Amino acid sequence: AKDPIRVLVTGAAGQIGYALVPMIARGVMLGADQPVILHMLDIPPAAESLNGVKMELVDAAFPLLKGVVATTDVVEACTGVNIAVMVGGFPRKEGMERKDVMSKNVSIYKAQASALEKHAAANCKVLVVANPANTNALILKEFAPSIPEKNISCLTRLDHNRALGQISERLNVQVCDVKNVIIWGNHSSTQYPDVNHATVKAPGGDTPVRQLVADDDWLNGEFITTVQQRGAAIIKARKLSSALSAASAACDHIRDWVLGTPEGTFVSMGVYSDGSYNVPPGLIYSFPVTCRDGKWSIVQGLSIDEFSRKKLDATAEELSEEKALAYSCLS
Ligand code: NAX
Repeated sequence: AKDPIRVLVTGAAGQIGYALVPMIARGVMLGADQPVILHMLDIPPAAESLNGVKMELVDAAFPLLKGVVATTDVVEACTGVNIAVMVGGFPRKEGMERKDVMSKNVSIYKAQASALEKHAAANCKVLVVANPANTNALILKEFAPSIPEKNISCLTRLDHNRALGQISERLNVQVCDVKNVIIWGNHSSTQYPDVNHATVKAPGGDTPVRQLVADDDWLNGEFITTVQQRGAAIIKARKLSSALSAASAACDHIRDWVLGTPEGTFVSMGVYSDGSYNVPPGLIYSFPVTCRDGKWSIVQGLSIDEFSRKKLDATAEELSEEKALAYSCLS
């Protein structure tokens, strides 16, 4: 039998945490043959509720779950973890300035970066979910210099999956037959959902989404805004933000990273820019990637038309501004 993998979930008493921990304990993230030990972190006001989640995990009698650590101590939470899913953060409340929210999250991510750097297992893989996800991941990277930058990522897989879902609904095809959409940039409303390389599986071979949809106005307009605004649409409908889809996307992100992407398929991950596609280096930016042997690489050589170029640049611009704002909170 395999040795258990330790998976940290921060903000585990929150809504995404509540959807995510049972998925991990069932093998959705790391495979049906991979035992896990869950580490759950939250803050003291949520300690009782966190303990309730732990009780439910015990009650669910998950065969793969070999242990649960539920704590408000960041060092205990981070010790020995192989995978860290950072869902905890400070939400924007009504009337708060962007800078105030940024400042709270910068201090959280700075502190948690140090704890991970000192106490996590060597080669720990980190996924930041909490918003502003790209910039929180960047801060984490800056304050955990001994964690390889390739091990730090942020979640844009939910946006990616939303794009697959919209194409599947529009064409009335199975979502598993649609692939290679791309989310470029920030996990925010400036993200660019790009279908120029996306295809649908068909008996005669993969067919471009653009050809099948045959409506560039929709693809360049409503499709993009629907994906960009989907989070807000969920809040409007549910009076709560996306949780089950976010949890599921976090599992997809880690699973593909660890176990690899299928041949010929790419997915979107927020990763440290190396300058590919003329995206400024030094930002955590969502790119198309393939994964193999536990490592991601940015898909190279995709053609970028003029429409796309502007959108790639606009979302990079926003990330540069967020980065500057985050740094201004440090001083
Ligand atoms: P909740 O408010 O339900 O849960 C957040 C939890 O984090 C709470 O239990 C809170 O006590 C805890 N927390 C706060 N500060 C902490 C700290 N310093 N250490 C540990 N835990 C801490 O929010 P939820 O709906 O679960 O969303 C969590 C985060 O995901 C938010 O930042 C949200 O904006 C972000 N999202 C990101 C998405 C993405 O695709 N990247 C999509 C979904 C989601 O909106």
